[in-house]
Amino acid sequence: MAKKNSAQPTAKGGNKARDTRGNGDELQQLADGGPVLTTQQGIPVSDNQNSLTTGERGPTLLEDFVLREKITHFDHERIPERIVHARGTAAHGYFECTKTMSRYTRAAFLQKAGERIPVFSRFSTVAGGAGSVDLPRDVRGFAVKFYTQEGNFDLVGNNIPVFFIQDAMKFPDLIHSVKMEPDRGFPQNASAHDNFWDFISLTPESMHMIQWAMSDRAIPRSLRFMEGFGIHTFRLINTKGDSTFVKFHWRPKFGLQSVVWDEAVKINGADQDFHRKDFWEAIENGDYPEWELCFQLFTQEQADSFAFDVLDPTKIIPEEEIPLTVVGRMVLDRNPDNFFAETEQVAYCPANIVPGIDFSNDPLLQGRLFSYLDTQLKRLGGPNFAQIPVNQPQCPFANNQRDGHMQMQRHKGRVNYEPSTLDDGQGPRASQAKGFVSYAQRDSGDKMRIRPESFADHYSQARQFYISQSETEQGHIAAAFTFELSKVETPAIRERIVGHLLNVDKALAEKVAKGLGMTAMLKAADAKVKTQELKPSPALALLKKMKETLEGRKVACLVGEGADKAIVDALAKAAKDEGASFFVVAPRIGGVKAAGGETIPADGQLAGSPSVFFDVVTVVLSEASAKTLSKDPSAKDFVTDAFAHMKYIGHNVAAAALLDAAGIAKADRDEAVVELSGKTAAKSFLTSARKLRFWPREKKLAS
Ligand code: HDE
Repeated sequence: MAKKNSAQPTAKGGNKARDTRGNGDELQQLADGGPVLTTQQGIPVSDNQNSLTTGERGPTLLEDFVLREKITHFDHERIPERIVHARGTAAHGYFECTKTMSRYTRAAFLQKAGERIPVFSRFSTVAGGAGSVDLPRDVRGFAVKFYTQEGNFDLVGNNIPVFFIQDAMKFPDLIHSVKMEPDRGFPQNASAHDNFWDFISLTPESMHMIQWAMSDRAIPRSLRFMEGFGIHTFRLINTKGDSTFVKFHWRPKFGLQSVVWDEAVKINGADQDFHRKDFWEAIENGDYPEWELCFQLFTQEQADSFAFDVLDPTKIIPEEEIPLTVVGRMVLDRNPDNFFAETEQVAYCPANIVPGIDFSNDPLLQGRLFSYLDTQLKRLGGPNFAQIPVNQPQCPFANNQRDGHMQMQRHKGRVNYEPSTLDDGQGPRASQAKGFVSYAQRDSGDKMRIRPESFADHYSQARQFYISQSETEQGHIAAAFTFELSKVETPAIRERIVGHLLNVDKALAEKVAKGLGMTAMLKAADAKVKTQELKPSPALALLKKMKETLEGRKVACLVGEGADKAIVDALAKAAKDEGASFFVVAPRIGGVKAAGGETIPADGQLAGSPSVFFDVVTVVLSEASAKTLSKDPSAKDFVTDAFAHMKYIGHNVAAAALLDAAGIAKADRDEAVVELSGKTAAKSFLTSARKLRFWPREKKLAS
């Protein structure tokens, strides 16, 4: 036996790996046949379990290059996260031009209907860190990298068509105010705190955006069910050099849908990756997220006739005034191979633009043109981040930029400059004919720091947004203001916000003031420009625009022991016919035995699969299992939540006992709570459930 402190004798030429943990053989079997593990230098590794030590129980040797390399790499595995939009989800896919736009733009990817190019899209929340929850009340980023034939075009937008501020100078203040307060480190990923509302209350230009942010748009059901917007006015330039203004819109194929606030709160607790998982699974299941790309095109003359400035990013052009032209579709059909390599390292930049598209003087956009490259130099560590595969153009590219951190290319030859006679004409040269040419806009004037008079109306479109909403959505906006402001400790801030709301809509201001328990009504905030009465735009209301469909939605079926399998099968078939997915929830993950003795396999266990995960809820129980589940808090919550969230609920006769136990009294059951009896019950129930929620219930529950 070797002495404890002596070195192990070596068997001819080296240390033999020994595993004393008991499962060495199992590990060896796993290793056999696969590729050999190597260091980054390609050196084969003999033991990936143990450090190199002097003797069996001795100190680890500094010489252990395998361990040092592994640990060093691990130490450096994180890069600085994005200061905004840190938490994101992304996928690959394609953009297909469906209508030639050559009349307006020379952009190569918009010339031929039917032509496809690759894209990579990333969706994000703004305020939280990379590990935060998916469903805070927040704006969502909607960024698309088009790998066009003439270089990368990045459309770096949001799911809301306006922004909080008019000038880039205010962006660091806005973001500082919304992020966690710097002394206490909370709240994370939530706008409901003093700093944010203090800033907003002192920034009247945010009034339009804040209406959107308090609406259901800020709590989308799925990243697949939200719109996207480029926000700023851009230009399209055709081969003749003519310019047309454009605003970019993305419209989701499956329509719009949001959650209700209580649902958001519960989803965040039950599954903080709710959106990320939904997106990943939809693509894995072949249920590809899809959007139409639309252009809102307008001329300089039209721009001059609008009541607001098209350079002001706190304004929209209602779709009813300038309709949308559908120019293509984006289909996301491939999940990334590696989250870090692609989703984390992708670098979007509004300055990435292709010939045929150009910027406008929107002062928010102008600031962004600087910010993103600067951010990426820091975040990705140097000037060669465009060589990371997800950022690389998928067309030929060449220039004389050289060296720098992480240079991946082995440039050949002696010439790294232009002009040169030594490159035999092989070096890259600028091309007047093919190159990007800026629109020859005439700009002149004195140097100044000033907010144009034409940006001064902060309330008219805020009001237009509010009055365009359905009554249900107006109620949600008032509730969101009340909730957020109730978390604000400083009364003066709450009062200033209500003062602004008086300029937007008196009834809204009164509702919020009442919700906050204010005893006296306040004075309206001073406004530079009086609120104009603009025509309502139904297109601004999510509920007026949503599609009645179950496509891409999730139908849950809670089953118990002894359930009638025929009803479950009929529901599964009907869900499939509707284009929805079907998810069986059971008290145990092993499933249940149906009345006939067959097993009904489960997709999820009851306590881990609350009804907030699903769009439509069904319950199929035997009399005995209804009795048992009537005592189970998870089962009761399953139906109580579905009811409180205005969902369609289908149940077999026996399952009515669970509804009774959960406090959903027979008299309160409305037309969206349906007893499933008869052969066609499943089908007709799911046809009616296309509406997704039964909103009249909300009013009844509140009364
Ligand atoms: Fe951004 N923004 N932003 N932003 N933004 C970033 O760039 C910035 C703005 C948007 O999935 C950062 O690479 C300034 C409007 C999206 O990777 C940073 C201003 C809109 C994403 C930055 C704005 C956006 C970002 C952080 C005011 C909608 C995530 C990391 C002038 C049109 C893209 C990064 C992704 C990310 C700066 C305002 C959208 C710091 C200075 C308006 C979707 O550069």
